[in-house]
Amino acid sequence: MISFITSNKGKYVEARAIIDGLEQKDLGYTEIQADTLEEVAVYGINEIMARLKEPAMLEDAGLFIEALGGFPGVYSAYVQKTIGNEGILRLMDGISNRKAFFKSVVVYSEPGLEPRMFQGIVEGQIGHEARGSSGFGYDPIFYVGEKSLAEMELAEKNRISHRAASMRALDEWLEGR
Ligand code: ITT
Ligand code: NA
Repeated sequence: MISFITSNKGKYVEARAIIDGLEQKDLGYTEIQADTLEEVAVYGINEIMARLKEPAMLEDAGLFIEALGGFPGVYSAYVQKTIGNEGILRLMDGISNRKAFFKSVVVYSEPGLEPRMFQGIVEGQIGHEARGSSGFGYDPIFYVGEKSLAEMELAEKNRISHRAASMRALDEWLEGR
């Protein structure tokens, strides 16, 4: 059994379709202000491992919009909670470069093991409108091809997503050792 430390049910549902024996634990941890997802994730797992003596993982993810200099990036959770998808669409009003990517950084540890890091990226476009109702967060405004991620079934999102890639990399490492 591996504890996935997250408050986000959507992340857990996507991850457990890839890695067997995951359990969601919403324990909370300090999300430091840092320039990279990697620093946030490593700080978090070290804090968690100081109090949890069992295999655990967590993930820090973010949306990086090219025309906005990578914003919201490490601020993605705060921006989603405050201005939300409508706010991002407003910021992108009149901007023709819609390129963006999602990045997922997952860290895994267990007692006696230095944290191991895995990552995944999916490239896409910020749409001109929100579409679809599956998934969570920025999915309705992030398009890969003609479809937003929120217009995809879980299995379809999991063929292409940043999270699927990072979770698959972790899964392969777990299987291979
Ligand atoms: P935990 O930190 O508790 O795991 P969180 O939702 O705060 O959950 P992150 O900080 O990693 O997760 O995510 C940053 C923001 O990006 C947050 O608002 C997410 O909803 C959003 N996000 C992450 N992955 C996403 C995805 O696959 N599709 C759409 N939005 C996503
Ligand atoms: Na978070």
